[in-house]
Amino acid sequence: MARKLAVALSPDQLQSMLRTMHMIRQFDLRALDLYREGAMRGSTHPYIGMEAVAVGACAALRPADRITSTHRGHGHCLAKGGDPRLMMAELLGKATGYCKGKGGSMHIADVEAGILGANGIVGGGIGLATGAALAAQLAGRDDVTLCFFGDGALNQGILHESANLAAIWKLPVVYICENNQYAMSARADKFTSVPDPEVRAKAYGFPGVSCDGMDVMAVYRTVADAVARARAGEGPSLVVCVTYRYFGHHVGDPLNYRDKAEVDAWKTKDPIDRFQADRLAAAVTQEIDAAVAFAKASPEPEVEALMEDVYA
Ligand SMILES: Cc1ncc(C[n+]2csc(CCOP(=O)(O)OP(=O)(O)O)c2C)c(N)n1
Ligand SMILES: [Mg+2]
Repeated sequence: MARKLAVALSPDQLQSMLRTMHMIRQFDLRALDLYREGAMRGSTHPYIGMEAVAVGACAALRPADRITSTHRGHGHCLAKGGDPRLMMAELLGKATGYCKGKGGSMHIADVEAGILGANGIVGGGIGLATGAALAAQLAGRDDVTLCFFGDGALNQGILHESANLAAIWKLPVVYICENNQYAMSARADKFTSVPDPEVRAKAYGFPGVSCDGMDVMAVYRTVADAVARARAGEGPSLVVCVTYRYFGHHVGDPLNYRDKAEVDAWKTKDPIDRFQADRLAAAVTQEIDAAVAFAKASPEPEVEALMEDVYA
């Protein structure tokens, strides 16, 4: 069946994606500050470093589409259009927060915006996303559900059960694994027997693909393809985004399981710096292209003008 693959995004959409990546980074940096100054109770799991995943993936969605999220959920929520004021108020336990201050960081949802909830249970969103996709299918709607989860959830039973059902019923769901290299202090490559998404998804009976999760456009293109497939009634996909969290698992993480060289190496691929540089390079290329077109289309000087402006 013919499918609409990733469409070119407009300059305004690209600008908005860059803005949202900045918004996520600043939101979580500020959340860390607030925690350290004692203004926030409970914990918070920074999404810093992983911004390209949420933003690239959500750029492939329509407003009526849904997402499910994780304990590291601020990025997903902001990328799907969550209100930063209601989120921040929730983090600070205020009555104006998304859950009237009773939930905190890991219980933020905005059903109207298609955000079906952060989740403190590793893999907890997988069953919800699969159920939301089934509901859409039964209701005859063509919306798609994106299911974000971490590498730590790759081996949760609920993924295998849900993926099997989604494949059999061709549910409109995209399973997006954020492989940020660690589940708490455990390295993903130490606890996953089949990390290759293609091989894994083959066993479920649908496509699996890996992409550079530090590159917002790569995430966008990969997820847009999977979303188009789901919307066309062709069923689920697995997308693994290879990424990294700059900070610890949560604010209190002593971070004694990885070294600075590793962190620095990942920071050279920073998703915001890279996208900013790409956008700048693209804008300059456009300007130079226009200069070349102008020069090529311009007339040669007239022979009569040969002696004008010449003084020697
Ligand atoms: C079912 C379940 N088991 C264990 C935990 C404790 N726990 C919280 S986060 C986490 C690691 C999750 O790692 P990953 O899925 O890779 O997400 P990341 O933190 O890297 O974003 C664990 C084991 C939990 N919350 N739920
Ligand atoms: Mg992880």
